[in-house]
Amino acid sequence: MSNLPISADLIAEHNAKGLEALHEDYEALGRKLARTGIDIDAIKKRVAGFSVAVPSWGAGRGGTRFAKFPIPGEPTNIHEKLEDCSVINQLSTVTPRVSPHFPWDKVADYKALREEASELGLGWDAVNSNTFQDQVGQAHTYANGSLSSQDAGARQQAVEHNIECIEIGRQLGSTDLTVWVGDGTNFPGQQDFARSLDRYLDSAAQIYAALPGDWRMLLEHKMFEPAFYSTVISDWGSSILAAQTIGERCKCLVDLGHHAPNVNIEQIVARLHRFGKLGGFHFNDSKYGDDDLDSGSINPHQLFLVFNELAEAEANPRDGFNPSYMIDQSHNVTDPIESMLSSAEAITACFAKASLVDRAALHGAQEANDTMMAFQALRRAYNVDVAPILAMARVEAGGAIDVLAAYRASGYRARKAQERKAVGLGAGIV
Ligand code: PSV
Ligand code: MN
Ligand code: MN
Repeated sequence: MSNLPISADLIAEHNAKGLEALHEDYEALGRKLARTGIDIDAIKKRVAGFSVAVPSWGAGRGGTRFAKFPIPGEPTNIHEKLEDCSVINQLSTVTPRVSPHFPWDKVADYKALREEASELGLGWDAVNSNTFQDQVGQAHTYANGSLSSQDAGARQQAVEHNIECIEIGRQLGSTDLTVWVGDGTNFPGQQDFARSLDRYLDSAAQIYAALPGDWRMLLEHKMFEPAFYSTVISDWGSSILAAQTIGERCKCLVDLGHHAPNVNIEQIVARLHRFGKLGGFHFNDSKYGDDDLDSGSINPHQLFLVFNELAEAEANPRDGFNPSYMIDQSHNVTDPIESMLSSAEAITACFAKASLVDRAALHGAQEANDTMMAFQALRRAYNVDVAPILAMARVEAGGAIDVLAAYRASGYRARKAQERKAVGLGAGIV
């Protein structure tokens, strides 16, 4: 573990300053929770078992179609991105896996990349394919779609790219392929809704046929962008129908930003679980659409309600409960490491709060049609400040009490600004 980017001494020094106060806060919260029959150590143990993946592309500064404003020390390749992801995991201890995107993260030797990640304390999460952009030298354009294109050549090329992603993922040790396509239309009448879905299903079935036996294919729906009139896999309805048509190990992935404003995402979660199709999440937050803002920064209550449904699903697994958790954000105005540290904490906090819900009280109130007490069962858990539980779990795993303070004290970004080559103005926008 000597290859880790932040020195253990720095973390220990940082923790030494806050440890006494943390113990006081943890014990006080423990006494408070004990009064309602909750064992704080049991919750801490659950938190210690929780993890969420980070996206390789989230390590660089994001941007909009108008501009991207790079920061000094920003990573410019997968190696530097892994290093930054390692910092996030070292301090937070909850992000031990990285989700790669191809061809963005393309390298010559994936065995070596796997080892490199492992030396940084990292494993690999879902592999993401990219058929929403054309790449230099590619034979067929995706301008009119990829898996659903009328052009058989473009469809074939998109299928082959996904199969290549599976092959790369096998070498890295991934077991999920996430498929999001930008396919859709900008004008009424542009494409036939039924026929484009047929083409998508046919292409997706070819990818599924190439999936190793222990892999899952995760379909990510999105209602708009880059197509603004219709998209082929627009919502959870299209997604679950496609997943049911494609096969048993084809599941649905919910990106929180991919719905119409105010959609009841927690109910979607419950529905997908009910039919054995809940595959995973891309966590982020939004005010308007797919803003890719930091998780929990706009609507932390919704994030809690999503985790409440996940806790219900875990307690009632039906045909199984194994959703993959990932952050998918665009960090346009912050240091991406700081955003992901803060987001990982917000996500873990909602997981912890959902674990505090008195399920017997909730279900009892539901049975008795006692609306207010059912709501209060959720409210009581939501109102608990779980920060001491998270911090204690982190310290025990070698992480930092205050992740942002420790990161700033490390001077990591300034160091990288000296070492790394600058991202030029006008650099590609992710
Ligand atoms: C699309 O908006 C998306 O959420 C998908 O997950 C893509 O792979 C990712 O963003 C790319 O930035
Ligand atoms: Mn996403
Ligand atoms: Mn998105």
